[in-house]
Amino acid sequence: SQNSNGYISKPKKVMVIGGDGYCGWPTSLHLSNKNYEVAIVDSLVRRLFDHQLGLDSLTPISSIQNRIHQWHSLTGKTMQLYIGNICDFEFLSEAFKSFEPDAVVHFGEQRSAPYSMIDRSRAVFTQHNNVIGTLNVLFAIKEFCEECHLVKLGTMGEYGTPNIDIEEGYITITHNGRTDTLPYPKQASSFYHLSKVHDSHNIAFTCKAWGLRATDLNQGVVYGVRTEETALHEELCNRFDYDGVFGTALNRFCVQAAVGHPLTVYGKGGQTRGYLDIRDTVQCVELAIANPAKHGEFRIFNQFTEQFSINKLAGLVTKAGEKLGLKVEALSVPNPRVEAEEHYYNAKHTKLIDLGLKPHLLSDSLLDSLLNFAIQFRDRVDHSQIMPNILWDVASRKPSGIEP
Ligand code: NAD
Ligand code: USQ
Repeated sequence: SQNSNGYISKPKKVMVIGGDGYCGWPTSLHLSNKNYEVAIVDSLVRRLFDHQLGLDSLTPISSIQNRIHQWHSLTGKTMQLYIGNICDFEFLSEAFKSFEPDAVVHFGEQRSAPYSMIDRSRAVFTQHNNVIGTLNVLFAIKEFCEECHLVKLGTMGEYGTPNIDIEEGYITITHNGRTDTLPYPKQASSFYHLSKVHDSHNIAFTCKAWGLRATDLNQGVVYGVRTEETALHEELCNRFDYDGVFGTALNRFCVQAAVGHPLTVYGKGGQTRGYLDIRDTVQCVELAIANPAKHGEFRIFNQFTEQFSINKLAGLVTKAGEKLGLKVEALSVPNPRVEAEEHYYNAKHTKLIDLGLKPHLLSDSLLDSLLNFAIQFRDRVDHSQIMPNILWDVASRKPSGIEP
């Protein structure tokens, strides 16, 4: 790329931790396509969870090595690959020293709320993996590349569902006549969501104490599967989770509609969350990297484009399915989670728009193509994995014998 003096500048180097996952893989491709130099860091632990729990992506996915190889064959672009666990600081240090990133995008966590609620061992695994992993990333930046901008995936679930508007990270409060701008209160509702809160605190502290620069992307629920780059070849295909552990609301409903399973509305269905298209995930991350936080700044963006209740989503999928000749029915199943089923929800999300995000809002045509996508792969659906079976209020279950 050319800078303002007309000189050719070196491409920015971006390390994508978790670059084999649902959000990380399309983001890696997108950044590579935009001429960033990309290195993927991943332990492949997510593929292991699938094996352990007997789950599989709706879409067949290639190995990370074949994915990268195919991308190179198609575009001539290379990506570095570091296979290892970021909780292993020696491994992470080597990756940092050899790649020398200008920015790190950190997707590499255990991201399922139900998984974190299976039993004590999974709760501990989730918080250890996520909190220690992020702490190691912070130390690696401090030790090897203090200039490096951390772009960390957080979650809208850090805020919970308070009865007031949700701001982007900070809220100005006047108390007993004095005013201050403070971190927005956090009320997470799973051991997974809590791990993100702990991460945010550690990142905020290191920005203050060490002058690191970081952006926390409090992302809403992601839907969709294809991006411009993953659509280029079947070996670049993204994963698509529909099961009761890793599948998320709208994606699950599309698969359920495609196979004639009733849509699984948990409880009253008034649960409202922020949602975004996977094509906007990759766009948002690119915007955050292109416009880095300042030294010492801990920036927080709410990364979603629209908010919906579960009932609203079920209604939209029912309508879209009927247009395709599917018989779709929504069913209220007992809510496995402890969460508000009817609540106020109004979350701000203007900072990414201000940076230039052009949202892909949920449209009939997207629902259509997502449903058709699910229909294309419906023979791969394991019906026994659809219903949720992890309960929030069972404190201690017998260990299942599967240690992560
Ligand atoms: P995913 O499970 O598909 O991908 C996560 C990747 O990180 C996997 O490839 C996994 O192997 C890797 N990983 C996990 N722990 C690691 C470790 N210790 N060392 C190295 N690699 C490790 O998840 P996703 O849906 O792509 O989510 C990515 C990030 O975005 C997560 O942090 C998640 O919390 C966040 N997020 C996801 C959604 C969503 O709807 N999918 C919404 C909001 C936020
Ligand atoms: N829900 C249903 N039926 C389903 C699945 C979910 O009613 O079949 C409800 C849940 O009870 C919940 C809401 O839909 O109220 C969202 O659940 P989800 O499984 O789609 O998403 P969640 O558990 O919140 O987690 C997902 C990602 C996580 C990310 C989070 C963003 O797995 O990594 O952090 O979305 S957010 O929801 O904004 O916190």
